Amino acid sequence: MKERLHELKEEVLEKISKATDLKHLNDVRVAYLGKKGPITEVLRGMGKLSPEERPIIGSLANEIRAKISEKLDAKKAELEELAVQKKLEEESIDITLPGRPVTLGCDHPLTKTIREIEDLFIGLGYEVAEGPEVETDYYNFEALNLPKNHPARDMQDSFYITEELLLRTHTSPVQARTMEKAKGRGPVKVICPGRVYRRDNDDATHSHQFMQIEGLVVDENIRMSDLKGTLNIFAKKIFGEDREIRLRPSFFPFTEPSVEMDISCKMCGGKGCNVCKGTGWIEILGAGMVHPNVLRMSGFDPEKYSGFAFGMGPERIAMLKYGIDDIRHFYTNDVRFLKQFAPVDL
Ligand code: FA5
Repeated sequence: MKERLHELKEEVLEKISKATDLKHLNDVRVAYLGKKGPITEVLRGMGKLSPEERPIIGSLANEIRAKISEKLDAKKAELEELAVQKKLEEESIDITLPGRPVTLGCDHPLTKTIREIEDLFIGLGYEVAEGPEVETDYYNFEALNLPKNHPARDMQDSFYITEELLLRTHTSPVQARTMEKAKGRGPVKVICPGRVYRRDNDDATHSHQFMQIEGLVVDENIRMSDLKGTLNIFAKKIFGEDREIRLRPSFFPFTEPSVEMDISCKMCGGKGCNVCKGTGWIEILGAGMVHPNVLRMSGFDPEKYSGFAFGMGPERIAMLKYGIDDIRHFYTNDVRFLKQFAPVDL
């Protein structure tokens, strides 16, 4: 029995030393130390031994088991280490490869234009005010002197959510909200940038969703000449001294008198093209003196206070500034278009 145990020991140690992977090694463990393995088999026959021999064989068997376990553990550690080494070699990083270039982002031309306009008006003492894009019918229309069924509501075809809620069609509701907050006391001097929505068909100069920047000044003795002077400063600063502007009489229910301001078309130099629809001019804003009804509804006494307001479309301003021939470029996120506004070549 002793010889058999020694033979088995030699056999297992040989197999352990030859094992090339962890699976193979585990197979050896199960085959020799498992319940059905040859060592257990030998020990089962111990009942036939004399009482003197039994403890000797028992202790030899335990010694051999312990030796085999020790060797198995050592081999396992060695194979695990080898597996890690192999993985590291396979996954090694070639630090001599050239890196991937990092692409720098840049401000969207519309963001740039809006910031520039905001900075200009902040410099003139205006504050920035904001209002909700989902607006009530009251602020979008009624507080601006457009009662229900007023025909001028059709001027801005709207996206209604419920009968009383809609996506605002302009930033003018922020006028009413700001005046209400001022509780009938001037001065009020704000600009209100934000997104607006209309059921307009998209074309080179129209989008169903676009930006507007509203301006509102209310104080004692505000006159039409203050509005003209302000628009003139704005136009010259944003477009340059050489660009021509013109004011045309117009109609808005919330201003009286009302005007629209056009800028000479940069694309064609005033000759007429698809951007200016052949007229040589592009309309960029509507403006006027705040209607006494609007002042009254928002808590201001029209006998004491007067004001002017304007609302411009920064997309059209950016188009004129940068010579962009289609408003849809702002919203299609074509990187080739956007890259042209990067401060450095990307
Ligand atoms: C208004 O929205 C008035 N609330 C502006 C206003 C404010 C007048 C305060 C008086 C006092 P209008 O609908 O004209 O007006 O739009 C103003 C500007 O928004 C236009 O001059 C134009 O630059 C821009 N705009 C209008 N519709 C579109 C559109 N579909 N896509 C892009 N820009 C547009």
